[in-house]
Amino acid sequence: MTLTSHRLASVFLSVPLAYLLLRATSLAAAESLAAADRPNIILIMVDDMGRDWVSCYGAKHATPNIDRLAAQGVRYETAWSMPICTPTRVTLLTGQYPFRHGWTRHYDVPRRGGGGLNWNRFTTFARVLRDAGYATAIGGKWQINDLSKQPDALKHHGFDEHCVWTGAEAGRPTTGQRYWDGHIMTNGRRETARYGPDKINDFLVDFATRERETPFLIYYPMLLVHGPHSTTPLNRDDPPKEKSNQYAGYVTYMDRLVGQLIAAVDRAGLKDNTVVIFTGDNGSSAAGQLLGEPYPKGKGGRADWGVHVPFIVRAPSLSRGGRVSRDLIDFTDLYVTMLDMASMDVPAGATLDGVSFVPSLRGGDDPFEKRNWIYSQIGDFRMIRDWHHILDSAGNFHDLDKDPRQEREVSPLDKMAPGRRQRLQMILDRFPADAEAPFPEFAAAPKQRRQKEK
Ligand SMILES: [Ca+2]
Repeated sequence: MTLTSHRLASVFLSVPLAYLLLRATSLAAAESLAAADRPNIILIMVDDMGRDWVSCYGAKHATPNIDRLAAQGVRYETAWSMPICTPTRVTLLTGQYPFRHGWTRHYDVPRRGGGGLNWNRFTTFARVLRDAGYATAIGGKWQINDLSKQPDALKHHGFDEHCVWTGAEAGRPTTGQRYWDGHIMTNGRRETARYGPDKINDFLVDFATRERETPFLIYYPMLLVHGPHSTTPLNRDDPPKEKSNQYAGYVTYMDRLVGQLIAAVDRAGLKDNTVVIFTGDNGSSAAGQLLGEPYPKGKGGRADWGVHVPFIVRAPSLSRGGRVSRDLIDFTDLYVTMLDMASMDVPAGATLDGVSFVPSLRGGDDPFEKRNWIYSQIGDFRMIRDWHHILDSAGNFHDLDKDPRQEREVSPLDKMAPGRRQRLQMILDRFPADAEAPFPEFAAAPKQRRQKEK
């Protein structure tokens, strides 16, 4: 072979090599695009904690792990849940407002009976994602089916795996424990865990690590920081006596567990392709502080402070983070947003009330892609707000910038207010009447103004 022909040969050889290299590069790019199209999703929802216990929102109590998440993500100033557990959970699972799904009040199915959340009627976001190939797990509290009577309920609702406190089941006193000696069911097997929240967090760390090669969904409705309040593994040797200090101890421990889960995800190399959403299911059950002022106890409250919850999203594939957003979010938005994140269309025939906040995460400023009101409901009480004003079905109307405690009439000098009120009233008026109760026992349950929640 002459030098020339050798050169020629290497040119010919190098073509397919270059082609292969190019192809390998574009395949890798395509794979990473596909991965970005289907990020892992971790939805963390604390039980009974508003913004008044989260330091990055201006609370006195320190939550370093949540603050770190906010620094790496987008922290939303204005997100609304429902005032209490059950309506919030069914709303986020179904993507529908309470007037549409009918679970308008709190109701513990394991304790009080009834058919629970009907998988023939409702398709949860978890089921949609699982059917699209996501590995799915739930850790925490369910309470909207009786798992002793419907042991496969969580599978029907879309979860491959579970590690949950079953909720206090009628006639089975040991099931009432969720913390120390907690009654925890892991993939159908019941056991007494030394400390329930640790057991669940460890399970989720294991799940995320195991499923690192598959897109996964973790729905984490945490046990903490709900009552009964006592000690955690961090303060058991020096037990706090005051209820507010016990609650504060729970917040500290919750923050630590969140930090451990996120650290495990990051250690597994999943940070860039995992969306972490952190929020709460209703206002705090112990009054905290916000921006140096005492804040009203929120849980069950028929006011902004009952439903105005922390909402933080770390989504490196969508946002560089380190941002605070005034865009409005309510709990129906989670369903459509998670589908949007997974590059999926809304299933045909589904009625969903939410708006995806993916455009907001991307930092878009098109107002037509965003909400200009958010909504919440408990029983037959309905409320709606925009960035400044709140209006409820009892006719109360307040300026939340000037009057966050909702104590004063809006000033007649505020020329913008009447138009805003009229707009909010029109939206409230357009909503339909409440759907029928989901099952007869629910309908028969007493309609207490503030039901004691277990
Ligand atoms: Ca709650």
